[in-house]
Amino acid sequence: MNLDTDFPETRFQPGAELFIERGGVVSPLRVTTVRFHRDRPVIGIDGLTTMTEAEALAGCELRVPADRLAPLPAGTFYHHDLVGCRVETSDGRTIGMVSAVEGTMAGSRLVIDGARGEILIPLASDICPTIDVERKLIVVDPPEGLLDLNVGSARRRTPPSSMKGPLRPASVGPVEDAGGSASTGPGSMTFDIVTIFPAMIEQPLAAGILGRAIERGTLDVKVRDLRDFTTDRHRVVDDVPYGGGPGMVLKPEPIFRALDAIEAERGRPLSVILTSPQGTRLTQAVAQRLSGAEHLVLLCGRYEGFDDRVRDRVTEELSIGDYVLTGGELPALVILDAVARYVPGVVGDEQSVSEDSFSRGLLDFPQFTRPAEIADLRVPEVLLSGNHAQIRRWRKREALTRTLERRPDLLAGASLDEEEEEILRELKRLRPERGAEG
Ligand code: J9Q
Repeated sequence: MNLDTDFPETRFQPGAELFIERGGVVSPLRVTTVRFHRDRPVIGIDGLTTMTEAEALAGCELRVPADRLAPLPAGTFYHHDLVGCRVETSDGRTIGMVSAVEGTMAGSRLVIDGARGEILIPLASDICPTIDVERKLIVVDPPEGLLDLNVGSARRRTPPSSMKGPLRPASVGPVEDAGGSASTGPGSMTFDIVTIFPAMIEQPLAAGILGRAIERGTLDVKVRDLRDFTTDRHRVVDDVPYGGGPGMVLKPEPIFRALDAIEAERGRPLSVILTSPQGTRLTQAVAQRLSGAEHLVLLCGRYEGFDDRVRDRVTEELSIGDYVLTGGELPALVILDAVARYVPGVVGDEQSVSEDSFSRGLLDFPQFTRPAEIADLRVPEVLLSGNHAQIRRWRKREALTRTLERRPDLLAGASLDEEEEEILRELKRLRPERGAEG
């Protein structure tokens, strides 16, 4: 969502009702989940589960009825309050009447019906020093020539005010706007992956959820063959270690040259992630944090190692766990996968991103699908009961039981609701804590 409200926390909280207009029909939408990505809300909408359905809403505005607008502090106002205000200059000349306010939080303009045509004036405090909503009067102090510049400029516009009925943009303040419009927007994320085995990255990325996100352009992944940044005839990327010993070490020059080339191409300083067993551990929180970047370089290490001076160019060193691998390609894919899930539009079902087990801090409850019985194994009766309150409680209990048994360490960081706290207390009473042997 592109924000156009000063109350994103309330407007987009789970359960909130918003209204959308499509083809002249206004219909309600229910928010099911919300998380913030780069300061913009990514919301789940009740009954909407596929990317195709979500994309059909691109470009639409979400609004609230005028009678549900939040009360404003004194001296502030909604944009629609300005419609009908008389506009005059500080020396008393009448310019016209506000017919609309257009734009978004990024910048808005008064549309004024003047004697000689339509005039646009930026809604900014230095140009509009007095806005008196009570007296329906706006005094403007336009820079030299602004009024003449606009007059008579024929232009087409598709005003948001075309929405019928009681719906109004929930806009506030002299400069700020409000409401919220759905669009795919600038949500995408770019990765450069530097490797000596490009196929190891390219093949897995051609399939699955990430593959589709790349096809759609929601994700942009460029795989860079380190050998392309060598200068010798044999495209050598490694060399023997100084001081002797077994194995080969990745040479620094091709890596430096690759990073220089990427930086020149991207036109800004790089965030370089190095995959190595010496890095800090990748966690869900790390993945979520990294998803806030617009661009990341993943540098694939190699198990024999690389010249340590490469670390001079590295922003962050990450390990995916304590085991020996042949190279950093699989870890780079793991990092990419975990980070990309948070990029709006990559995972079709927003609910599964907001509610995945590690985000909640608990292991998942067991899932079942048809048939109800196979080889004498029956689906738990409660799931067939249709009693949703009971099903919800059963799932919480199962998730907590599993977490307590398999990953008790997770419980310390879990955010539990009251019902879950109660179930957990009961479970601990039933199966008292085992010591170090547990
Ligand atoms: C580059 N084992 O292992 C765990 N996280 C990263 C790695 C790794 C490795 C060898 C080379 C990365």
